[in-house]
Amino acid sequence: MNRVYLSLGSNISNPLTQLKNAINKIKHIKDAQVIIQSPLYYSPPYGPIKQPYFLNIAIAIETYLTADIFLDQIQNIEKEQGRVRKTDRWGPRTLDIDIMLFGKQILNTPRLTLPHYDMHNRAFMLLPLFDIAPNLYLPDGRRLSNLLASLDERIIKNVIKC
Ligand code: PH2
Ligand code: MG
Ligand code: MG
Repeated sequence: MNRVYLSLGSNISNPLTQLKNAINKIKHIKDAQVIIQSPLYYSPPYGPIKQPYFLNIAIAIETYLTADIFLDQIQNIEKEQGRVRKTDRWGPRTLDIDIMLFGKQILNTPRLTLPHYDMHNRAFMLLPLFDIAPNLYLPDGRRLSNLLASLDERIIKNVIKC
């Protein structure tokens, strides 16, 4: 059994509805249980592209599925909700579901990097994660609270709890 932490984000086509529908579908994945979900957060787009503000949420799941099979499931949900996968990793999206952590697994394949390659820089991932797992350690031994403490305060205060 693995404890999995997901980050969901949306910034077009009614983000609140996108996230609600996605969580409903995740609850229906066979052999995966949603344990807890964070509050919603609203934040400016992180990264190089000018685009609408994002709505983000983190959720915790327990599952016996492998990371690969679980990734198939969440990518299907992204597709169902109109996600068009472009070569540009940074652009606007109806729905993005990213695996931040999959148990203590460390993985570097073309398809999946665990933990999420950039989560330590992203307040919109770390803040909701901290709400649902305040004592969490990453597989490399870093403590979530310490990652948050090393983020710039100006970045943190732009990520608003809804
Ligand atoms: N996702 C991105 C790029 N930038 N910015 C915010 N605030 N929230 C996101 O979910 C997000 C982003 C790429 O997936
Ligand atoms: Mg993403
Ligand atoms: Mg993604």
